[in-house]
Amino acid sequence: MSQKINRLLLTGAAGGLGKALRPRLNQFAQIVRVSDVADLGATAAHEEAVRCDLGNYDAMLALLDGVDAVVHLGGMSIDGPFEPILNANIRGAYNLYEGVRQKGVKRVVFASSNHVVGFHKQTDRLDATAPMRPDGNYGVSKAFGELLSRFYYDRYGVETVCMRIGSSFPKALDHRMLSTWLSYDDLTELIRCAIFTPNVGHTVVYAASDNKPSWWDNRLATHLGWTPKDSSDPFRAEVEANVPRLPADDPAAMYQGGQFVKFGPYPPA
Ligand code: NAI
Ligand code: 15L
Repeated sequence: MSQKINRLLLTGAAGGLGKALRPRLNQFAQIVRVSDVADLGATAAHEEAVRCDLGNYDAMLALLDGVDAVVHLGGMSIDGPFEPILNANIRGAYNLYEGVRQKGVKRVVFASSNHVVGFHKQTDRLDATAPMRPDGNYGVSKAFGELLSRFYYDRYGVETVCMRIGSSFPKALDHRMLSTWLSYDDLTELIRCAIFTPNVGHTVVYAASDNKPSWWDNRLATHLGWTPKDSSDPFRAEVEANVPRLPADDPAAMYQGGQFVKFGPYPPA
């Protein structure tokens, strides 16, 4: 029988990845506490639903009651003006880590993003030591989350696996996604490794399927024992037939962050 923890908290459970993961997470925990600021819909037998704004610290403390590990997906998931990102991603990450410290939760799996390194060239191959080169407010907020989790490990021993997710959708939809795509099965297996591998400390892992060409090197995360099984290859012919290539000098074609490198600016309101 596979290993299970008692209670797993899933934030961002009403979002795209949250909806895809919910039916799968009872493999890993007896109880999955699903949370979001948005409506969570009907709950399965193994789920308990708690509405919570990540920016509200008291609500966060209550949310973490009795929790053994957290998969933190909640927050703004695209670039945009600073205020919503400040509340959900920056204050939200702070509230989560401070709450986790206070409640004695030992392990967080943090949905970081490729946009932490979005201003590296698509011709570069990056490992976890590559300098952060975020491509907007959103990427900066994910860089904050990664650094905050580093601090909470060094100072308080809270372990985190930062998943720098590429593009996790049912299909690879464009030329860039042929390199960045992550299948839901590979994501689920990465989360299993991130929850159950002993002594992950603070680990940064690029979360992409076994795509070619690949921009990312996970040799520094081999202790997780994660080997992606899927690949974007089955989508290649459809992308090549239907999606026009961007000119080579378009920044969205030059940089790993794609279109995100062209978003903004967002003057303060
Ligand atoms: P999504 O936007 O569909 O889901 C995010 C969820 O967070 C939403 O349900 C939203 O209501 C919730 N949320 C936003 N602000 C909140 C707040 N203040 N309090 C509580 N909940 C709040 O995004 P998706 O695609 O499901 O992504 C999940 C996570 O993975 C996000 O953190 C995203 O940044 C990250 N990620 C996703 C990638 C992908 O390809 N899907 C790629 C890289 C990172
Ligand atoms: C992300 O970080 C976003 O959350 C997701 O919606 C996609 O845009 C993805 O990156 C991507 O880079 O394709």
